[in-house]
Amino acid sequence: MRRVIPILLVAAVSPPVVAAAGQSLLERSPNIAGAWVAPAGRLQFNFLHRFQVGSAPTRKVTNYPTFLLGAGVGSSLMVGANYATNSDVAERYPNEWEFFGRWAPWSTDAGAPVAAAVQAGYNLAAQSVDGALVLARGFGPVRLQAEGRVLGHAYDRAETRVVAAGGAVVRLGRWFALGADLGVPVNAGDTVRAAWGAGLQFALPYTPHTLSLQVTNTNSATLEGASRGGRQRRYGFEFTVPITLGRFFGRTATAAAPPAPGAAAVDPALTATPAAAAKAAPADSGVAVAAAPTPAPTAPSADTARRAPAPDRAAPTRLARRAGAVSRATISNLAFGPARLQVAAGTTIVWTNRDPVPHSVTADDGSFDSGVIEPGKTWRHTFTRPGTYNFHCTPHPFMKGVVVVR
Ligand SMILES: [Cu+2]
Repeated sequence: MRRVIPILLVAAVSPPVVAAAGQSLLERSPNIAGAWVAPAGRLQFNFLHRFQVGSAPTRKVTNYPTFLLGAGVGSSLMVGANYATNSDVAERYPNEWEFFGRWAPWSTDAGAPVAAAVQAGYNLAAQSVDGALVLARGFGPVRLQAEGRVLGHAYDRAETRVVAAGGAVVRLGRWFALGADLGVPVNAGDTVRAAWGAGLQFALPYTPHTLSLQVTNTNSATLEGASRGGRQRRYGFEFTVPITLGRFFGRTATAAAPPAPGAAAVDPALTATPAAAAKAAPADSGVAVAAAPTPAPTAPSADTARRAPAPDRAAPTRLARRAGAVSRATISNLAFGPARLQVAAGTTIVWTNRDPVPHSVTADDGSFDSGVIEPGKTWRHTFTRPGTYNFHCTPHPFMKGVVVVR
């Protein structure tokens, strides 16, 4: 008990944790990609830059960048590529391409005991089919990750290498975390160095970006690159840039990225107590910020949801039918979820901002205005008079929604 109390205290005083769109470096360590995928309708651009300093007298600085570009397809798949411009993975090719797909069917947000993702891809430099399985789970402020990798034609040699990696990220407040990991070759001799990395991980306040300042002995961020340690210590940073297409292409792309298939179809007010919904908030997942507050066994599959009409145009979600009821809605991935709410007069709607950036719920006609809703905070408004209330977000005018009061 004596040991449990301090842990509980730390968990209790930590600010509400907002999952920064899955890509967050607050949820993964330098050499473990993590069980995250970009949500549908989002491009993810991550820039990893490492350098090492040569010996005296010249102390030449050599740079090792890796660029990741990925696209969210459906609710749990990301396809993309890593490109490292100064790779030592294969001696013949300094430019390393890795094309991959990552599927993350399990999210702790959606009630799974662990977040899980499988990745499969092809490394052009090593001419290798590579795969990985990642498991991750949060325990209060600590998030643990385990990854198994199989490198089919490792480092352009006719050998298959298996690597076991583990890492942890310790969250120290809303904007800061410490991360570390170790990757050990399972079936290679003692001559192969383990891969290690350690980082100071930041969320940049009021932006969707995260930053890692790191030290490691690995080269690139591909599965091959992250699996092999080198002789030299390298320093560097990673910067994550989520690009929400709806910001640039309007409603179509926004509609392609509903906050969650489950959230649009399930009435959280009728299926969960606020406490349960809060408990299921995305506190420890690297997968999806947009998961439904409750597991949604009756929700349509991601596939079905995407083929269905956009939630803000049709299929009004009946969040509440009783006067005096409380309905919960979310703001995540720069979208209101659901975008169309239909309630009985007298219903109070509570919006929770699940994004790492501030939003507002502002009536187009000025009849209500939340002001700034900070990340993790809620705002409530009671709708007493029947009518149709169009609203938007002041910082992001492309975010639109409507409340229909009957
Ligand atoms: Cu906004």
